[in-house]
Amino acid sequence: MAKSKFEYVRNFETDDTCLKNCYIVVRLDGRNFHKFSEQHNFLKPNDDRALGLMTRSARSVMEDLDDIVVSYGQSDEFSFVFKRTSNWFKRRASKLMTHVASQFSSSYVFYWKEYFGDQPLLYPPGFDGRVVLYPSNRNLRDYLSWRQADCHVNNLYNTVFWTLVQKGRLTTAQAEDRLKGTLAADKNEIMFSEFDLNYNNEPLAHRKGTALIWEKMEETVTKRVKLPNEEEKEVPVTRTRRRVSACHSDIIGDQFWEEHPDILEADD
Ligand code: DGT
Ligand code: MG
Ligand code: MG
Ligand code: MG
Ligand code: MG
Repeated sequence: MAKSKFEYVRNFETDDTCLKNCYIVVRLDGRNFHKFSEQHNFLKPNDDRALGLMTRSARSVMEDLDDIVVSYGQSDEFSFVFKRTSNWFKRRASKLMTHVASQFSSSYVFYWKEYFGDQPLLYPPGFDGRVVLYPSNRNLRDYLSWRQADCHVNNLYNTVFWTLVQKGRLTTAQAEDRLKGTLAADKNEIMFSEFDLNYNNEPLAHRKGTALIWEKMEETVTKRVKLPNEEEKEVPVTRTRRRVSACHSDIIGDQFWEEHPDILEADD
């Protein structure tokens, strides 16, 4: 078919192909969730409904899009790691990022009621997205470690802060003052000596965030088969299926990566 004279405008599209061999990370973050969490009465410092909905939405992203090998989330953010050899959408950054963001956002709304029940969704939430490329396994692991360390630092602060407010009856201004200049050990000590609370016993999901990985599982089903000149019979058929599984492991140390050697591909 002859090209129309308008066809040339296609050349105004810029090339945003992600560099080969790199892990493609898409990180989403809730837009103005400070306000969103207040307006929807999220429990402080952690609301398991909200965290559950984030994880459910991330699961939908992994199941419905191709080539995501691991994802990690905490607070109002989730990072999705595409395998380094992925050729999905010819590695076009804008395609990958917008598919992740829109699949996540629509899932967040779609599954809202499953997690929040009678609490109505008051307005449509949004998520920003960015793409970052990591050329080595070390860089990728350090990226994920950075996000998990962020989870830890924020959660430690938020836990002691809200303990001082909710149990210690301090105002938020007083709690802020009390924590100014304190180190991690000081925060642990305040919780332990004043509130009999051992931070290490706080839920793993809050301290470590949530990693989603693919888990392989064998499934045996019986199938009815009919061969020519034979009677129909039932035979067991075993196949390997994979499903997304959530964990709250430490992903900074080596153990997680040794236990899941399939996530990363060898550096060349
Ligand atoms: P942004 O990302 O620049 O549009 O602005 P925000 O307000 O989303 O800021 P961000 O992403 O740095 O901080 C996340 C906010 O979400 C923070 O105000 C706390 C809130 N949030 C996340 N998870 C929970 C939760 O489980 N409970 C409560 N109460 N708040 C949460
Ligand atoms: Mg922000
Ligand atoms: Mg945010
Ligand atoms: Mg955030
Ligand atoms: Mg189309």
